[in-house]
Amino acid sequence: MPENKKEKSGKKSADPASLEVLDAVKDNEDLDSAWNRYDDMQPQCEFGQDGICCRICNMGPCRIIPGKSNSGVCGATADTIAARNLVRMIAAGAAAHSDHGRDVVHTLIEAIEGEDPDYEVKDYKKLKKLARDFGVDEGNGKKDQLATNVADKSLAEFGRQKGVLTLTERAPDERYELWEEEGLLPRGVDREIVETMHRTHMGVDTDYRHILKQGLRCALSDGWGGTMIATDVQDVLFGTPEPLQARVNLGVLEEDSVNLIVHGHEPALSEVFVEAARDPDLIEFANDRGAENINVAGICCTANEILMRHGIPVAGNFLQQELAIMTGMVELMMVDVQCIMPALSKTVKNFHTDLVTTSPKAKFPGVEHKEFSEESALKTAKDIVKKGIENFENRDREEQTRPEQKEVLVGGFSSESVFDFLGGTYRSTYRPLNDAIIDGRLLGAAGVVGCNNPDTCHDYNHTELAKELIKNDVLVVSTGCSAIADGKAGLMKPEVAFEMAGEGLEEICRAVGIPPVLHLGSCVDNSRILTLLSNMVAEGGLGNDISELPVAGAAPEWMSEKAVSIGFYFVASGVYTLLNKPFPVTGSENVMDFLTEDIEDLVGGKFAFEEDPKKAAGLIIDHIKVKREELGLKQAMYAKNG
Ligand code: CUV
Ligand code: SF4
Repeated sequence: MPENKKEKSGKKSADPASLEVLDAVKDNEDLDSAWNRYDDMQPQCEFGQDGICCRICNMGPCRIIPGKSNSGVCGATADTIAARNLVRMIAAGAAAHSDHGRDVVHTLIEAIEGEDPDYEVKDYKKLKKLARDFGVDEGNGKKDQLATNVADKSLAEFGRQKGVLTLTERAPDERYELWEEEGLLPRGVDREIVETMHRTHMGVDTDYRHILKQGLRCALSDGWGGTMIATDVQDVLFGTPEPLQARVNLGVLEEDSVNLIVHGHEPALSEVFVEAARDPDLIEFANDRGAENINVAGICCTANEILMRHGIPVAGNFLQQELAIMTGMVELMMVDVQCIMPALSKTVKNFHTDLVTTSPKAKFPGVEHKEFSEESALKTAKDIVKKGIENFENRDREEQTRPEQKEVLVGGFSSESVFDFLGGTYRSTYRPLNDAIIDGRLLGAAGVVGCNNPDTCHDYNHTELAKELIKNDVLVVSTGCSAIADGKAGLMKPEVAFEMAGEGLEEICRAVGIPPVLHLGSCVDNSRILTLLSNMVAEGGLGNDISELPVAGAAPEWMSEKAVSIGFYFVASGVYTLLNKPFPVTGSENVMDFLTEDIEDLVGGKFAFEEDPKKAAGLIIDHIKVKREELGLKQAMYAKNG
């Protein structure tokens, strides 16, 4: 494998397990990875990077070259083109999350109406809460009827034609009113995505501010719509996560067991896959084939989903999907949707690993497809497990790379369990959390989320940012690949607070036994952060709106369109949000100014871009301090470096 020529930080990854695998395969000419494909891609197209290339109609493609071609053939300016491209990213990201949400509702319907269903309602309390929020009559309290009504209401939100999305009412009143005044209240989920696509068709919306406002509304339909429905209905079906211990990193792969990896985003199949792997007949079948056990591990957000609810080990995050296969230890990788590198179909050709696609929405050329449907979920899962077991004998033990690293983490936090932990189980309340912020033991809180990207050292930004924040008494909540990075770095062990957290945060972690970085789940679980923020406002003492809270968001290694949508629904909800690299709009000064300045007057949140994680932490801390000052709170009690 050619050396990485553009290593900004000197290393491909901050994770020793990942480096070990990359090193082990470096002489294999047939193998490539995201890192060296990234190198091969250099220099990347600057028009694309700056967001001033337009391919929306067939008079183009057009690109803006100041002084030569100042606008597209149609006359579209850099501002229009950059804004259009960006909101199309939001639409795609919102579509991905929301389509996931819709599918979860279909799984709920199968659980209620299916004949001998493989699913059931596991969290009745959450179902009732959702019913209340949807204004569904709890009626005679029959579980199935209630679930049917909730499913109907949820499904209707996607194609909603009148009114606005119901769950936006979970936001603080001031926030809701602001959205209403500014015309930002999202109507149907599908409608906002469709309207975004319409407005960005050739010759429709030209005013970059107007285009970006639609982007905000579309993102809100994701965060307070599709994504929130996904999380809540998943909790109803599979149970609301509760804190539990698990292991993370490539070291979770086992020498003597059949290693099966689930990768992607949707828990519907992976939930039953976990069940299938515990089937005594299949375990016996594995034993007969010489394996001690069946070991299921996850990658990306599928991993986070089954980690949160079952303590299933996590093999790694986004940039480790190829590496897991390169260990030579994986019998089978099952994938569903989102963030699955097309490269996998080539990677597996060099190893014994079977790759199986399962979603009706995603096939890979030359890769076996075992289609998942709710009606036959367990049967499909068992077939796939069996296939993996049959492949165990083909593992080449001479060619294996076995990284040792498997860190312990405590995960499984939710907006409810943060309640229980900080409030004491005798009385669920956010009071202690708010009080800790008010009296300065906590400076504030930050949500650090999102992907990996080979354009920066893998995991480095996530972990450095988190470390710097906790050192300064900022409680960190994390989701997605960022959470996996922090878990691998040992930041999700309660005892790490004693070494790394500031005194105030340490005191809290010690008192309630939580780590200083809380794993809140998958990317759709970013809705848990929105709920948490709303609960903090509702508890009182920290202002009347999310934008007044001493909090911030960050996605310091972002790559996906979903991350763009997430960033926008955080900002649209009033949160200061920090990214490492700017959105691809740098070719328009106006759009950049709008996102980093003017947007704050509109929604109370704004974007900041900073590649250095230490400086990024500084910006977040400064922001939190300003918010504290505005609230008239005294500055932090202890923070080691002020
Ligand atoms: Ni959405 S966080 S790479 S898998 S979106 Fe995928 Fe979760 Fe980023 Fe990671
Ligand atoms: Fe060019 Fe305008 Fe067509 Fe875009 S929409 S490709 S800028 S002519």
